[in-house]
Amino acid sequence: MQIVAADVIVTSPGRNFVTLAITTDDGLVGYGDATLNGRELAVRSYLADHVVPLLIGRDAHRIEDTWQYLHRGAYWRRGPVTMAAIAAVDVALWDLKAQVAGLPLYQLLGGASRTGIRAYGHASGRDLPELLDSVRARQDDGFTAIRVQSGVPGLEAIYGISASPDATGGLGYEPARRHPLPTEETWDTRAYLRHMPTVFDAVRNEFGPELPLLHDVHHRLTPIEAAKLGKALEPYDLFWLEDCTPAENQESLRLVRQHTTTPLAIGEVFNASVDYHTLIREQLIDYVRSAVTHTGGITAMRKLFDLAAQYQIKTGIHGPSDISPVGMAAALHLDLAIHNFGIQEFTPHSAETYEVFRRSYTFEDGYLHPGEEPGLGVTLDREAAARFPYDPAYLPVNRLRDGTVHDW
Ligand code: GCO
Ligand code: MG
Repeated sequence: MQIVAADVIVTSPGRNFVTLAITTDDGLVGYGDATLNGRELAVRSYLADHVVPLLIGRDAHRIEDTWQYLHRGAYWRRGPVTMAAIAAVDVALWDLKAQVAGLPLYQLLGGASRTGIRAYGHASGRDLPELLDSVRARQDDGFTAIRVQSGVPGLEAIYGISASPDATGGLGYEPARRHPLPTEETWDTRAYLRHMPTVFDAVRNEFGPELPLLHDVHHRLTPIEAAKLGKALEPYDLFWLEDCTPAENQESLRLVRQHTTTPLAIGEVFNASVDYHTLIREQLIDYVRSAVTHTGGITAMRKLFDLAAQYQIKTGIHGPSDISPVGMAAALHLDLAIHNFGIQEFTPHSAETYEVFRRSYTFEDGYLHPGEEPGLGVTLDREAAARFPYDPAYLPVNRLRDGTVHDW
């Protein structure tokens, strides 16, 4: 099975996506997601200019060898652009191998370890009444676990709170704005820390003790601030507290861990398993958050998850709207097959996105399933993709009240 073509398709059906399509000599096409929100064209160039020429003529069956060839062969290792590009190649090759086998990809990863993949959905509100309505709306959608993001009095817009309805008609949360420059938001840590426990108190009172609740801090706290928040939220029994600090300094999580039993999830901005070594070996986290799209594909994620499993750490694969349906399908095949599955983030895409990406995965009664089509079960309609040309968009930038740039 020789690779005869590899095309990088950039399309913007509501938001920007980068997709790699690898074609073999017997006419099969495998897909990989290489979307890096706000830096899409850098990955397109990395793939089109530096990787595609290396793929032509290669044996598409040699997945591990191709991964090592691209990773070690570049000499320069890791980084979001490199690892998104390698991920796209890796997922496209797994898609092809499963198509040839005539099996859904999860069968090649060991078969199903469960019947369905529990997903969490996003609830957000600028104030409490809006938030409680949003939680109810997610329950009506079928979600049985819900991430809760709330506005903070005195702050106009913060991560997780759409200033206006998003492309998915309010179902998801789309932070990238089509604007020549990133929008800017103002941040106040003390106001946030004061407000969040009151939000979780209200949500728990309204929905009772059973509903799993999650919260994303989005890297905005120092370790001692994160410790304080984790402790303050303990009475509300969170499923997890996500990205409480930037965590590039893995040792800093020791301090958070010493102070709170609130479960911790980290890693959506990481792109290699070495980013987790201390976090995993010292059991400083409970969930690994990497995306298949940003962490070197199925080959690398499988190794990362197997390492985590030895320390009773589970998975919570990143699944925002900037992961395309191709990247989502890759996550779902892994979720179904691995033993240490935790939960899957799911933000449904817009109708326009689903016009471009035909998918076989399903969401029903709170559970996702990748479907039984051979391969990944997602294809890209090139004519539809061409109707939605690239349109630059940026994530917002955050500043403290004195103007200092802060994590967003
Ligand atoms: C999440 C994430 C996203 C990111 C987005 C950036 O938990 O889903 O934090 O909302 O902000 O992926 O591109
Ligand atoms: Mg997050």
